[in-house]
Amino acid sequence: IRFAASIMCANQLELKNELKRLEDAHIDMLHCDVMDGVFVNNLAMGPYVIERIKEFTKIPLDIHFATVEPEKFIKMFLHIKPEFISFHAETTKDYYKIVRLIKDEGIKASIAISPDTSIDVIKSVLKDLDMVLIMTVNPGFSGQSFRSYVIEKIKRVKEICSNEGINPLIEVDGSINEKTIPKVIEAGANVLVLGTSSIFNTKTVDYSYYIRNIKNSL
Ligand code: S6P
Ligand code: MG
Repeated sequence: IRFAASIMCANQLELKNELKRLEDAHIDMLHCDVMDGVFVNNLAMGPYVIERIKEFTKIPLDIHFATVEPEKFIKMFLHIKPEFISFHAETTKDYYKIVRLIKDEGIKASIAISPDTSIDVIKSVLKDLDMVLIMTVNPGFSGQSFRSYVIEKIKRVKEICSNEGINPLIEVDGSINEKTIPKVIEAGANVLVLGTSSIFNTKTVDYSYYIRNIKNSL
């Protein structure tokens, strides 16, 4: 199981310090949301800040594009060389073209699926993906509540993958915390995005302690 911290949920005035604390906690990835104000009603993380983050830390980056025109937006970030790039299934019909664009740069490709989108839309491209991002809340905002019906979708991805003999990572994003982690893992998720309902909860003081506790409980 890999843990990713959602950086838009960290203290934005203390980013450097936050990154150090996440390094000390041995977090596996930094999940960076890019939002365009069109696909979702919010704006988040541009290339300047993600470039600085990449310079500052060796923790691999996982960029989640919640934008229309994925090709246009992804091109603004390719030079940063994150480990993963996810774009939304709802924003293009040209899955293969976008996956190629990402993979040609040596970056791992992933497609994100909103809660109300069927996994079957990406069935044919699944074998070309390194990861699938199953949204457990609607993209756009942190602090929403978990959509329990998405559990069935995680199981469905697992089922399609085992039928096809493939094994992409399965990432879940949105309200992932002590309560929901057992359910998503049981369904088949193996990359967990932690935000305001877990590691960046105002009650969490020690990130290392927090991560150690979750890992021990698995
Ligand atoms: C949501 C975004 C996520 C959030 C994450 C926050 O649009 O894609 O990555 O940052 O969901 O976590 P939480 O625990 O506040 O839902
Ligand atoms: Mg996200």
